[in-house]
Amino acid sequence: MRHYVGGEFDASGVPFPLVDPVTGRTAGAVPEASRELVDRAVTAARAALRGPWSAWSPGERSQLLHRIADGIEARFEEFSAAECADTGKPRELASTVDIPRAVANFRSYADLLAGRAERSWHTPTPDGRGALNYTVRKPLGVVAVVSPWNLPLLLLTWKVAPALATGNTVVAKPSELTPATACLLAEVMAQAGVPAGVFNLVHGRGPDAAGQWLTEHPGVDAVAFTGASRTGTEIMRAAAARLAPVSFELGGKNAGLVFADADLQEAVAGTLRSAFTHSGQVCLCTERVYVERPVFDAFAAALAVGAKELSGYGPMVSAAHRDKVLGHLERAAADGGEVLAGGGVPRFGDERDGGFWVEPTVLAGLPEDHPAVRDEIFGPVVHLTPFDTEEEALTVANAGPYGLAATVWTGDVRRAHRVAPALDVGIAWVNTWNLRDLRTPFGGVKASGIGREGGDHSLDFFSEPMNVCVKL
Ligand code: NAD
Ligand code: 6OD
Repeated sequence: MRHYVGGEFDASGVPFPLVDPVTGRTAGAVPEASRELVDRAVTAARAALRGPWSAWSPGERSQLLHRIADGIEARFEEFSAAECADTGKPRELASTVDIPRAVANFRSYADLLAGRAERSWHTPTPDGRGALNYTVRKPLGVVAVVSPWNLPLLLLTWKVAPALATGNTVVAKPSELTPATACLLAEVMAQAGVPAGVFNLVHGRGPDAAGQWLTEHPGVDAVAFTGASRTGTEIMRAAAARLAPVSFELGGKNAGLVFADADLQEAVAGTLRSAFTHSGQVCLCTERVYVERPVFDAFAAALAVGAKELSGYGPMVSAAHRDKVLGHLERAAADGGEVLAGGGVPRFGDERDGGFWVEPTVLAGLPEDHPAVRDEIFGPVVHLTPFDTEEEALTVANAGPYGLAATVWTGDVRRAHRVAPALDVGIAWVNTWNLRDLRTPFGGVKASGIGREGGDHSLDFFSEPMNVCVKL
């Protein structure tokens, strides 16, 4: 595990332990970046902005992104193994979602970049000669990318790829819990021919450490961040001091709405996926489901059976996160919540009993203002509530501070088109979940984020439009 600064790998810094979430055992160590190293990374990124990189054409940058994608594919198994070791996620998830999506992130921005065009206008002038206006897009400069632990490579590359596509230089800080795939990415970058200083990597924690030092650094021109909403507040405060733009993907408490006219089997299967993928540790996961009363009992019973039958799921990422999730479960039970499935810690009778496991859990019967229904848990826990009218369902779904994603299950096409756009979220799915076209806008409203990523939205964020007006 090394930092990567100015084209050099660097192992300096006091190491802190990495823990295997599956067993709870120490599995390695990663060096903590000093403030001086963070400073060097920003300086290297700034210097690279003025170097040959500034002359690379969009076509050359597009080809570079494809070479990075090739480099990840060439080491696919290594990337998958590293992601699983850090997060504890099942191999199947890493090899079908995390790593292929990281590759796709580079390829999709490479392709979009190659086909991008700006508009121009002819403007009449009193002398009849007119003027030509055209837009050029410039990089923002040095971009800090701060990413979380749940989909470490996927969410890192989701920002790094468009930042490089648009000619920026990057200093990335992955989560301190999951640094391994970022290290491999730095090796791939070096081999792919990314010029020294264009991509830099520093490891460390957030507050009073690399995360904070990077995001408050006066040499950083913009911050792209995915993580908790409260961290977003801290980063925005730091960026505000120098009016640096921010792009934020933050927390959520995503609702599912199940109408009585839905295909119930499909709704149950979809909700099992949306609530329990990666043990609920995906920002898009559903944590509260509102079910139309006539089908509530049947839906709840089928979901509980499905949750009890789930196998092959992974643990929580850390002991602290496991304790937070279990704290919610204890409080829910103490406050009279019904536990329809799970609710505790699975026992394996082997080394996994030292890990950070929580059973897939289905709760019901708690009021809307209960912490388990109101607060983001980010674990394998879903709460069910019945509703009577479409209006009531929309009101409860739209309540609360977050607005990332929602899912509507219905067989009525008119209802689908009425309800989905009325949800206060950035992403609404109808009769599916997490079906992602990388060109579509991705992000949340309210406390779930600022700005949109995905396709042109990311390319727009990471570049500054400039108008050139030529008198003809
Ligand atoms: P986190 O905010 O604790 O950490 C995310 C990153 O920020 C880490 O790299 C961390 O070291 C860094 N960080 C922490 N404090 C910092 C500070 N003061 N200054 C600068 N950097 C700091 O989040 P997490 O626990 O890693 O991830 C879980 C959270 O992320 C959940 O709330 C989840 O909803 C959210 N998330 C959102 C999305 C999305 O796309 N909306 C995606 C994934 C995760
Ligand atoms: O699939 C994606 O593109 C994406 N950004 C997923 C984010 C998941 C958050 O945990």
